[in-house]
Formats: sequence, structure tokens, C-alpha cells
Amino acid sequence: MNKLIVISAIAALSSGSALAENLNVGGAVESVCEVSNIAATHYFPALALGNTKTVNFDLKCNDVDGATLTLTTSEGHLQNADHEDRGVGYTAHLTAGPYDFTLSAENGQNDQSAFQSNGGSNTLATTGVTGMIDLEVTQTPVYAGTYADTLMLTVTAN
Ligand SMILES: [Ca+2]
Ligand SMILES: [Ca+2]
Repeated sequence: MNKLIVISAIAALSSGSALAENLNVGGAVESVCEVSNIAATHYFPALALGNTKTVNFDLKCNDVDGATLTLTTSEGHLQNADHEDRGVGYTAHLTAGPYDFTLSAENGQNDQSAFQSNGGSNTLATTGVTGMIDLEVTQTPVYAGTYADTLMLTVTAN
């Protein structure tokens, strides 16, 4: 940010008297609050109770107040492609630095969320932290077919 401060004209007009000028000095740092290096697709080829998968990601947020992480399930479970309300439950356990919380997607209700907020830290703001989401299938599939859900991870600066 450049600020041009013209003092000479004022000084000339005020010659003989003392002159004080306040200079406004400021700056700005760009906001970075993001999740990166996360794979978008995770597939259980033979879906069964107890199946697990780990999804890795990197988290960085340079807000002095920290960030809020939110997991949202779109379908509320792994939904059968042929039937909205026939699905298989799963949990998503997120850990990343100070973050540690679980979303249960087991009853098929759409758009359920779990979230956690933590304050800012040098680590979160500079190098960032690595995180993981542990997915676990918690119900036994009954019907044949393909099952899917969209799980969204959101990071918001506080
Ligand atoms: Ca649903
Ligand atoms: Ca803030």
C-alpha cells in the first residue's frame, strides 16, 4: 500500500510556526484459510459393516481468531441409488491439530453437520497442520446396488 504524503506546501505556508503531522502507517496480509491435498473420491468396492477408510488433508488458516471446521453429509448416510431412504450408516471422525470431532451419518436425514472451532496459532497460520477423516461403515447393507453420499469439509475463518 502506497501513501503519498505532501508536506512541503503546508510547511511553506506555516513557516515560522512549529508543525506536527501525523503519518498513517498501515499494511495488510492476505487471508489464507483452506483445506488442500484432499482426494475427492472414496469407494468401498464391497460395502460391509466395519469397513474403514482414511482421508488425508492439509489445513492452513492465518486468521488470528482461528477457524471453524465443519463436516456436512448431504444424504445422511450412504444412500442406495434406487431408494432415497434405504441406506447404510457411517461415521466420519476428523482430527487435525487441536480439532477432534465426529459426524454421524446414520439416519438418512439430509444435510446434517458437525463442527468445531479453535483459536488461531502460529502453526495453523504458517506451516499449517495435517489432518485426517476416518470413515467407518457402522451398519450392515441389506439391499444390492450402489450407495453414495457427498461429504463436505468446510473451513471458515473465525
Ligand atoms: Ca437422505
Ligand atoms: Ca478473524
